[in-house]
Amino acid sequence: MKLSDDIHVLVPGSLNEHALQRIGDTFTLQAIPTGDAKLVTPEMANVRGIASMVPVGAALIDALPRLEIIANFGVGYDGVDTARAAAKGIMVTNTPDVLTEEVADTALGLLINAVRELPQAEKWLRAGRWLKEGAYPLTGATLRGRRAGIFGLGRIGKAIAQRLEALGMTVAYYNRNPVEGSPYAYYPSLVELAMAVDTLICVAPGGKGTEKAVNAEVLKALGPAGVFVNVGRGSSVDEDALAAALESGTIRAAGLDVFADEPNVPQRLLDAPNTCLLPHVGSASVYTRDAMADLQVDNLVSWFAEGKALTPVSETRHVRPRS
Ligand code: NAP
Ligand code: 8YV
Repeated sequence: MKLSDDIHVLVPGSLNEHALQRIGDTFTLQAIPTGDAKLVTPEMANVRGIASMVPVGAALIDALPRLEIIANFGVGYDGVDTARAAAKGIMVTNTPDVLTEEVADTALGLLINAVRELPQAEKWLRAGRWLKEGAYPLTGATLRGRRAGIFGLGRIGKAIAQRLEALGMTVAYYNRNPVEGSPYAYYPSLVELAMAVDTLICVAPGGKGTEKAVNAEVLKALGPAGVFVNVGRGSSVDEDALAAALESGTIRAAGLDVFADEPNVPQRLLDAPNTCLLPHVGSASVYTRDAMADLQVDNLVSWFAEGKALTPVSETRHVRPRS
């Protein structure tokens, strides 16, 4: 349904096809190849909304004088300068809940792959080694008796915890604040959590508050049986320290879906034999990405038709439409 040709929505960089289709059907879509503010032309002075999957920085926000709303494709919005948006009375929305189960499934897959070496075993079969050399070596690690610690027991963290319980693992967690009514043990710091468990799963948001939080001290505390899984953000990990911990046996294995400088993956992590590495596919099914696209566009529709955002981020929850 066309809401209005007069409402211009800018899409910087690439975006999900379903989202693009709906934005084009509903608004006047303008596009630029990246989020670089220098690409904004005078014809874009009318832009009232951004729909983005790429970072939206202060310069892009400042380049659009009529901007009212930034609809982020993804629940994590560490790429959006929310402080600048909030200061200018611009709404920011994200896509919570609709991806929770998919990302939790991915975390579980990474954990099983890292512990039971399934990708390496498949490689062994495909290389003809089963025929020539016999069975793949027994894995030194097992899920039996593992104790999991979740860094970021929010929506996705809780969905991961349910899956871990079903596997018979114990669950503990670290957040800035204990979760009321949670059945899981709370630790007031990441190091204390890492000392208490042998399996650390990061699903915390990126940004300044979590920058390189998983560092050499945390990895040492996790110990030689330790397995680290990351489906949160790569920025939350000191990747040099992680590579060193894997190389030296300070921890046993890692399963990573996210990296600090995507799509660049540090060579040392690529070279480590005890890692399962995925190209940020946590939410990447057609089913879930379509649901994310719908929520992103529904936020724009609701904002322009009814003056309210469906899923505002906490930093801009107070923002009201301009009259
Ligand atoms: P959420 O419900 O907001 O949960 C985030 C949790 O992290 C909360 O429990 C929060 O508790 C904790 N947290 C936030 N800042 C923290 C800090 N500085 N130190 C310690 N704990 C902190 O978010 P969600 O929906 O579960 O999503 C979590 C993150 O997963 C996203 O932000 C995104 O980065 C990532 N993600 C990745 C993929 C992927 O494809 N790999 C897909 C979706 C999401 P407190 O506020 O009490 O600290
Ligand atoms: C997406 C994500 O892959 O929601 C998030 O925070 O990291 C993923 O679901 C990403 O947002 C799309 O770039």
